[in-house]
Amino acid sequence: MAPVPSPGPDAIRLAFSRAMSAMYRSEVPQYGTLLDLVRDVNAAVLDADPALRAHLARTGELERIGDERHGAIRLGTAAELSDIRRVFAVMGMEPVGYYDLAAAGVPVHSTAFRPVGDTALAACPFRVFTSLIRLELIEDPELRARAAAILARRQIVSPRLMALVARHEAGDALDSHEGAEFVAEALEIFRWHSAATVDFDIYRQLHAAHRLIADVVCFRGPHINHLTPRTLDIDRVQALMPARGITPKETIEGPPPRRCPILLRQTSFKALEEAIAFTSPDGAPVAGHHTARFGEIEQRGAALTEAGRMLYDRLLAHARANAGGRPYDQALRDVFTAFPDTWDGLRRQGLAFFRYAATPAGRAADAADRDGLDVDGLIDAGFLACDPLVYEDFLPVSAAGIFQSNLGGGGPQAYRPSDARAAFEAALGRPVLNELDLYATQQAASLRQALADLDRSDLAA
Ligand code: OOG
Ligand code: NI
Repeated sequence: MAPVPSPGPDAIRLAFSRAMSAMYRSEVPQYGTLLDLVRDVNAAVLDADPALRAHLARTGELERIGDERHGAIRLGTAAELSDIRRVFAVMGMEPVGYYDLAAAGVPVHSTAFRPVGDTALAACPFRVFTSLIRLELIEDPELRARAAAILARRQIVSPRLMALVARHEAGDALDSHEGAEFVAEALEIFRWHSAATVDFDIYRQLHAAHRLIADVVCFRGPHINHLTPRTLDIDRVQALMPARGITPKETIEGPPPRRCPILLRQTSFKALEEAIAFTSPDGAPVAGHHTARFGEIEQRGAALTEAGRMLYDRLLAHARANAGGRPYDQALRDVFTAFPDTWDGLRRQGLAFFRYAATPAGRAADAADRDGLDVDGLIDAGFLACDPLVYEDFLPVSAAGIFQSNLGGGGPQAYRPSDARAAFEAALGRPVLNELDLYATQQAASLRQALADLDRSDLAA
């Protein structure tokens, strides 16, 4: 029999992302409604704005946007985090960034598994925000030990899946049958289970410690808790949600609306209350419920440099502290007038990352016309073009806001700040990648190539 060709990590990731979307659509019908709304709004935005369409076509985003989404899961143990890291690696997804949410009152720390590099991102930018619960933040030692014992008993990955992972790690590419099998087996990890693995009393105690702890400990595995499509106009989708029977949270997280979008804006609808089958301590069935799964949308803008990110964080903190009696979104808009809102301003001030390319005019120009110009001069002359790099990551403050909006009343519990990053990376089994380094490398590589194309490699740093 002829060998079956290997689909490769990008194709496996795309198939997996689509399978997850189909599964979540059947599990949570409101997600399907949201997908339809986002698709309609994106189509209308592109029809009305040919310049935006041309921009997205040039950057490769037009192709990927209809399939673009991120999901989120919450894990219980170090071993689970390590297994999940190995599973995602088969799909070309690497851990990028470290997010410590304990300071915001959420007992987890997280990373984002995502593809890295232009080709992989263009093929399918599927990301999974992955949190590890921090049981050490449970005050009661007895309850903490019980939660750990419950988690120690569960196995979230099948032996067959890990056999396929091991083959990949040994350097054997999965063939297309194995790729399909891998997708089906991996999907099972994230399925919803309407029966809990613990009795109702334990659920109640863990829920009282923190709802997220109950969500992680009391079920068979890390059900996907939301899947987020990317929209080109989040304000419009937010405004249209009620007409489709969806109630969004009140404010959009992240920066205010801008001509030049930066980072990430997100909004969500509240988690659903879902029926769960529990048992009583003596084994009798108990009907309960649990809220975990919700819907979210996001609009992505330019990746910011460290300086840009510092300015963003400062302005956001300022808006939060100074909203006074005013509506928050108005305070946010006022404060953000201090953040340049032209691509040229963002680039010249070193606030955002860009991808550079030599233009046809630049390639055709006489060497004499190109010589003597610096990078800004080449841009002004129309010899060098640049487009902002998309922010491919997450925002801890937004993430905390999304978490909070689903935690119900009671307000945030504050946790002691501590440096848990080393423990997280030890559990993961490798260090996380630094997202700023990734953007800087992409920018530098594009500039180096563009300058070489213009015979101006002398300008490359
Ligand atoms: C993850 C929340 C964070 C985002 O988009 O920032 C997140 C969770 O609730 O598990 O998904
Ligand atoms: Ni999310």
